[in-house]
Amino acid sequence: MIEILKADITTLKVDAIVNAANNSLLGGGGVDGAVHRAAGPELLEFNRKLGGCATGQAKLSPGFRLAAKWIIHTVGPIWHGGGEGEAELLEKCYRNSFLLALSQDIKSIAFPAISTGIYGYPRGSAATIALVVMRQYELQFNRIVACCFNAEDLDIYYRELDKLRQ
Ligand code: AR6
Repeated sequence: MIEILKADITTLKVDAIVNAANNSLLGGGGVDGAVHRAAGPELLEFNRKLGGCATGQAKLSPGFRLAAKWIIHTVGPIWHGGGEGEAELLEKCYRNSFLLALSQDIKSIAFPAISTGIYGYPRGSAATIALVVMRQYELQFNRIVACCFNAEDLDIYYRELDKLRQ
C-alpha cells in the first residue's frame, strides 16, 4: 500500500528509510544532512567503508540512532534539462532501492522526493516516476511511504497518484 505523508523522514518508524545522498555517501545538505544528524556520527564512519555510490545505484547501512533499522542510500541525477538520461537514472534510484530492500527482507520503506531539492529535478515529473515504480512493488511490501517535506509536494503526489489510478 502506498501512503503519501508530510513528515521529516528521519522520524518515521519503518524498516528502512531511503536517503537522497551524493556519490561520496559522506553526507551533505537537505535530507542527507538530516539523516546523518539523526543517525549519529556512526553513520559517517560506516559509510566511509562503502566506497561511494554511482548515480542511480543504492547502498545499505544500518539506521544507527534512527527508529528505522536500515538506511538505503541512493544517488539521484542532477537535473541538466532532461536530455542527459535523468529520468532513467531517477527511475533506477527507486528500482534499485526496492531491490536492495527485498534482498534484506525489508517490509516497510519510506522515500523522500529524490533529486527534487538541491539537484533541481522538476517535482511533478519526479513524483510520477516515483509513484510508477512504487506501484510496481506495492504488493511486495506492507507499507511504502512517499514522504513529502512540504504541503506543495503533498499536493503534487496526491495529484500524480490520482492521474495514475485513472
Ligand atoms: N525529510 C523528508 N524530506 C526532506 C527532508 C527531510 N528531513 N529534508 C529535505 N527533504 P535534497 P537532492 C526533501 O536537496 O535534490 C545533499 O546535499 C526536500 O524538500 O535533500 O536529491 C546530498 O548530499 C526535497 O523535496 O536531495 C546531495 O549532494 C527532497 O527531500 C544533494 O543534496 C530532496 O531534496 C542531493 O540532492
